[in-house]
Amino acid sequence: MSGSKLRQRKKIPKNAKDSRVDEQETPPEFDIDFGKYATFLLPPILLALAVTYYLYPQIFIDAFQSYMGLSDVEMSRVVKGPAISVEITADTMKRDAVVRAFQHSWSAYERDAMGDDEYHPISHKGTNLTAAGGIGYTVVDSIDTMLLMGLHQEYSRAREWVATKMSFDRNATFNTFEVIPTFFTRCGLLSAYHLSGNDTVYLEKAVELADRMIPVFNTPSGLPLTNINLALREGAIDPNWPEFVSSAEVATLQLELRYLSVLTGNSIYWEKGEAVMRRLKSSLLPHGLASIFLNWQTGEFVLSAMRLGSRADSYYEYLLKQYIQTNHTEDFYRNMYSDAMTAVHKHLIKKSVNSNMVYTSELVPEAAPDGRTTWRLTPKQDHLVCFFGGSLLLGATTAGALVRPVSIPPRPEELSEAGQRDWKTGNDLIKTCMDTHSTSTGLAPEIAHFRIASDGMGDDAMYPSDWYIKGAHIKPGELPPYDSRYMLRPETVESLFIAYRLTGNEKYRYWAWEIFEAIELHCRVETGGYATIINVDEVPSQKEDKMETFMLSETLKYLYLIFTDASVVPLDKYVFNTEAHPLPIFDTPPDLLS
Ligand code: DMJ
Repeated sequence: MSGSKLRQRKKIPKNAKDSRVDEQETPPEFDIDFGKYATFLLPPILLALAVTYYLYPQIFIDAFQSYMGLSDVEMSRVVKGPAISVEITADTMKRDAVVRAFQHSWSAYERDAMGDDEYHPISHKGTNLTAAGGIGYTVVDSIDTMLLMGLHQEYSRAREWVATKMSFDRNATFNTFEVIPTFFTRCGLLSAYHLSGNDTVYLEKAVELADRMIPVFNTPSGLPLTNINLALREGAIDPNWPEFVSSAEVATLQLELRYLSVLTGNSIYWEKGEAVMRRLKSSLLPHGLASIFLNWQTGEFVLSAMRLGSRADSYYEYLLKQYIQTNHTEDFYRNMYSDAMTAVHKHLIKKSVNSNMVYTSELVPEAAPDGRTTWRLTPKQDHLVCFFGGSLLLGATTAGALVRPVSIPPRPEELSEAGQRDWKTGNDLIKTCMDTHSTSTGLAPEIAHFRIASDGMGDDAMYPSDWYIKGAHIKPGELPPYDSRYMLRPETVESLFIAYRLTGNEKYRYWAWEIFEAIELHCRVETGGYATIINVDEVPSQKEDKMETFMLSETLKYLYLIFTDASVVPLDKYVFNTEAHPLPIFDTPPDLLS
């Protein structure tokens, strides 16, 4: 069954709207002489109102707003004063369903492949990143999710494996980004250390790994090389791109290196990460965007695509998160982030021709016949970019905030002009990402293309009016294009989590649950685990034998956190690294401030 003509979002049922409103009941009628009883009744009524206002201020604001007939913008001029927040309570039924999904995956991995880097749920096998043996990728990636979910038995077995079996003494080449963001980031040793109440086993492993990796930074520019041999402690180039390193790879190590310095008191990690950011700042191109490649010898950006998807995504993400990590103290990062967001709005944010759906496009360099370089705007958005909606909301309420903390949801008056712009674009992008879930399976493809006037498709009925999957119209028996797959990616639910925590709007939980149900229906492997599906527009879905580790560390973690109460990993106390491992926000020790 093809879903290309079915791209219409389901309506959100009325009862999924804000539960705070649904919970209000019609007041019972009393046949009482109030004048007579006023002296007794008034104090408890006033007290009850005061307590309700304290706990649920939004009820009063909503009632006032609707009585006065005010729009949100008008309301922002009326409501002054301290930040107002809504209460976010757990949806235990949905939260526990996500925990069961995690157990379904973990138990299969533990049964078939414990200790191996990656898991293949259909063949019930594990594989490793290199022939020299595994480094426990999936195990360490899953630990903080277990801690958050309270899975004590699974956790103690995983911890035991780390303490007794994990080894980095592998004479093989690993990707730097896969390892630092994997073991600090993806594998989350540092989050495991923090969430376990400072179990030193994790910190010792993190220090050992960092020390094995430090040689990657020994380049003329200070930018880290793409690969590392962990046993020999030697950096190595990427044979496919011998002169280049990618922006996302070099700029997505800093949260982890900085936190490691804070934990150990050893400033070397901080300095190595910071030197990269200073180099990037001085190399930045005049328009403020980062191209996807840099030359690792000169440290200069090289002529290559500019986008928010692969090889660039977490460069933008970490500009903001470094600012948040040190409790909003480093203007260096705020300024870099603000400039980048202005450039992104100017060059990459676009609207689809028919429904004005907001999306991000890519700029690809091309050589014109006269030798000049021209830039082609490609209306292509990776699923990876769906992190960006939530990131913009987070940026609006931190880098773009005029007060701290802002209300939940923020009032326009609390945000700067750029903050208001980012808040709006963030919301629009999340809507677009949800729209890319309007497929036969309810899951979004790896890459969506948006219609533009010059695409030559006219109003060909084969193509939907706003977006489509390139090459998806295949003949029976042909394999669907790479773009059609859903590989259990987390980015949309990551944005939904942030949006829910920053607004309390129940529609985000509703959307997250829709995605969870679609994963259950189309990706679940009955014998254990979940698998990539190769075509989001095909039902029943065809699975590929791979469960990416980010299913355990990111997708299920964000889904879980959407249904917990807001005290679990609060956004004003933690910053999530690019692999969804929460790290605490801290005040920079003065000796580390540059
Ligand atoms: C994640 O592992 C990280 O978020 C990374 O930065 C990009 N995306 C993958 C998963 O999709």
